[in-house]
Amino acid sequence: PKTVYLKDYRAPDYLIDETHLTFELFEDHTLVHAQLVMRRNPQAGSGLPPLVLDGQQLELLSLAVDDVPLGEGDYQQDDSHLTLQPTRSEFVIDSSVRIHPESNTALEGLYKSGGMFCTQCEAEGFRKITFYLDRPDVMSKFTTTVSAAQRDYPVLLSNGNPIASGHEEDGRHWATWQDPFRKPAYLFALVAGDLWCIEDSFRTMSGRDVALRIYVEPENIGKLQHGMDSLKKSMKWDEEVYGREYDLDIFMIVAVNDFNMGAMENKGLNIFNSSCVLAHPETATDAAHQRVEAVVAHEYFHNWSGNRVTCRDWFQLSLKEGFTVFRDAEFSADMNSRTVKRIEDVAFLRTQQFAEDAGPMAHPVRPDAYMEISNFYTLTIYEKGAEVLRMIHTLLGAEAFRQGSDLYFDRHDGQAVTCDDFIQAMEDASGVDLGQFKRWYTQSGTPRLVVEEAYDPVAHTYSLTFRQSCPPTPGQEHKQPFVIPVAMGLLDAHGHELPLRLAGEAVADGTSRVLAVTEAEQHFTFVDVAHKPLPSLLRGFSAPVKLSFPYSRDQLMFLMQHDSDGFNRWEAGQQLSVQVLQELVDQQQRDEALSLDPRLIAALRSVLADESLDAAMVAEMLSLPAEAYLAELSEVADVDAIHAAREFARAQICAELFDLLWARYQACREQSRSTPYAADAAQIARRSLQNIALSYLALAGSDEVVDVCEEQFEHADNMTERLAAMAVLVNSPFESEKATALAKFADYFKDDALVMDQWFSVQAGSPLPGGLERVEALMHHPAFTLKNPNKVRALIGAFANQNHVNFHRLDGAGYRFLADQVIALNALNPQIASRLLTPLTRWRKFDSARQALMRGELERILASGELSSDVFEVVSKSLV
Ligand code: DPP
Ligand code: ZN
Repeated sequence: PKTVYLKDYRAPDYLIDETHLTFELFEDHTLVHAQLVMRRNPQAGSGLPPLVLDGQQLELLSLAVDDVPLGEGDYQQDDSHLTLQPTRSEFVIDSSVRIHPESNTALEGLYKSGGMFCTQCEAEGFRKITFYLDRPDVMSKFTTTVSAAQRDYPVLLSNGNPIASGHEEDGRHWATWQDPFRKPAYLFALVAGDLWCIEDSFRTMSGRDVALRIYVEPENIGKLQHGMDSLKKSMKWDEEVYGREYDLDIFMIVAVNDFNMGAMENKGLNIFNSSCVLAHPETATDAAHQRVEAVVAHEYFHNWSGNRVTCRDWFQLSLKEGFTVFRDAEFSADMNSRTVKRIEDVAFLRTQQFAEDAGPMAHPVRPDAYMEISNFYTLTIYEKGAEVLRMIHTLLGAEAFRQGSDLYFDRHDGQAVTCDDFIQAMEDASGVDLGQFKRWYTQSGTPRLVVEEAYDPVAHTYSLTFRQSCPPTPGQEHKQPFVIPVAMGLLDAHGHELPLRLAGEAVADGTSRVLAVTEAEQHFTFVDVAHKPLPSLLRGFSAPVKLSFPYSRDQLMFLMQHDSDGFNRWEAGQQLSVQVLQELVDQQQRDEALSLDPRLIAALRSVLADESLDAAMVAEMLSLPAEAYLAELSEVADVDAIHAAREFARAQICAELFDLLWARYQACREQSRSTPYAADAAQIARRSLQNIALSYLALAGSDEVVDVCEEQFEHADNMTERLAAMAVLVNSPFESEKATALAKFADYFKDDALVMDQWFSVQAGSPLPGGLERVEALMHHPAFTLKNPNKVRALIGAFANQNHVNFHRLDGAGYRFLADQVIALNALNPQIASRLLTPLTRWRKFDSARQALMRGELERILASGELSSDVFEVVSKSLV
């Protein structure tokens, strides 16, 4: 495969003003007729260069320019392009091709999911549908006619508004849709199937009524209300917070079972992985409900940040994704607990994105090069990209940020633009120079920020020294200093916040403020500080950096209790846990008896005993850092020692705090029994506390705990409690209770694909010995198939990403298993194959024996035959 470089970007030679598509859908093939109204791009030079259309796996049936049929000598065709020589600056191309959605297992382009036809065109799937200029800076007005057998495909959908429909004699029917907004081909969508929908409406801020519809296969019609509620909340929020109004008369979502991503923001016709839109209390957990709310919002928000203003080229992907993730995160924070949302996002970022930024696929938020763009739908583009937007918001303030976003949407409506254009709008609206800040877009790697303090008891000054650095990443040996916004405060000995006045300032400026660290080394001196304070740094995780400050454990306990910033209270607890767990890892590695610092128990005891604390915060504070996070923090990750240390700490917590955990568990469960389920913040908080308490209690191994576990499993009225109880049993030594629960669950839910995904995941993630054998056996379960991405993620993905002790078995069998699956999937679905590879790319984190085994499997994949560009890029870069 070829590498594509940002520096080679050139405007398109030709433009497509109108795109008229006709699809004739049949069971064994589909015909696509495309009429493209084209002209020379006046911005791209003079003369008439050859026209090079993208097209892959298309059987060309006919081709004409301005109604004149072309013969074989009039064009050239290879496996990805069709080239012809225009003779006029304005012309119309007509093409007919045959494609095979019925055998498309890559789930890119037009394909079948179960009995329905659907599309996924981002990033470069449209070229598998028809010959086209498949690039985001070619924007066109689309009219789409779909024809199919009426009995099997009564519903025919595409982007925009329905303008005509009719019946043919042979049992077929057709519908025509017109999208009045110009859009790139990646936002095209088509759906045909036997679908039911629920319908609602939304009155926009200017008083227009928009019809809202969510389509599903009939058996899922009862799982749509939460998605619909989420959609209406999103529409309202985007009006209130960003002033963005919806622009078509109809907005549709379709749920499909086989989908590579979470969802896709096609104009007016979002297509969703059913896991991201279906939700019902009996089948979906609280986490799933929250995910639905977030993804519905995310895709809806793309209507402005992505569709009305789109990307010039795929290097700018974070322009729409980072911005839209930031928007959906703020939406979720407004709908639920802001602090808890931030905690979850930061824990995810630090575990997963930081690992990516430290690995062979590390790339800037705006990459310079790629082989396969599908590989760049990454945590860096999405999550780090969102952090970059959050930092801009922090540096400019909410008001100037909003003015910047208004200017951006206004200035670029209908255009395909760059990250630089976005920054320019922010600068123009705020007057803030973001020149140096832009390094966040061009430099990869996670910056380190080392902080030191100095107190002068005579002068009453307190100084903080910040030293920033960033480790080398592929292609980037040396980094320039970043602009790092550090939100901070100072606490006195009673835990009160001090007024913050920097040397040279006339008056103090509040008790929490943002220091902009812009140099490799920089000092800030606060004056009027009567006693040595304790700093609270990087409040709300104000920058995606690894900050270190030499806190003692006692100081961390103090911050846990007193910091006014909820995020930093949690963070102090995490740092305390990390210190304590790292000490246990050391003991384990030295073969010493493990001994847990009692301060951790004391800290958790006071958290548990404090009934005034938000239950969600208690649950978060009780959650020890994940094994993956501890691995990420290690120089060389010792998976067995990490697991042993963490399990030891959990057992100690259970032993020392059993009575408190029991009391809180019982109180929560009692409330669950007496209140009908709602996916609201208070109930979600209660259930998370209840479930984490149960997971600790189970470590006692006593009969009374097995009983409550079974009671919760049997009698819960919702999946959050039922699944948690089953997971506790699965991870316990109670073999017969475990077997009974798994069998009952599978029997009851066998026809619900999304519930069975959870059943697979719980087992795949269990760290008990024999994990690989269990997963291999589950691969033969009738509900499992490699052809469904959700199943692959639920079983193989969960095993390789969440089950460290089993996946990293010393004999390499876990690695071999994963490589076998990647090789099989490479032929079926390259995007999923490449995604699945991620754990093997992290080989540098492990001891030399494991490194050799992991590399060996990467090499075996490389030698396994013809590789997709997706898999080839990741494997070859990982082996460098
Ligand atoms: N569907 C993906 C997302 O919304 C890609 N645009 O992020
Ligand atoms: Zn997105």
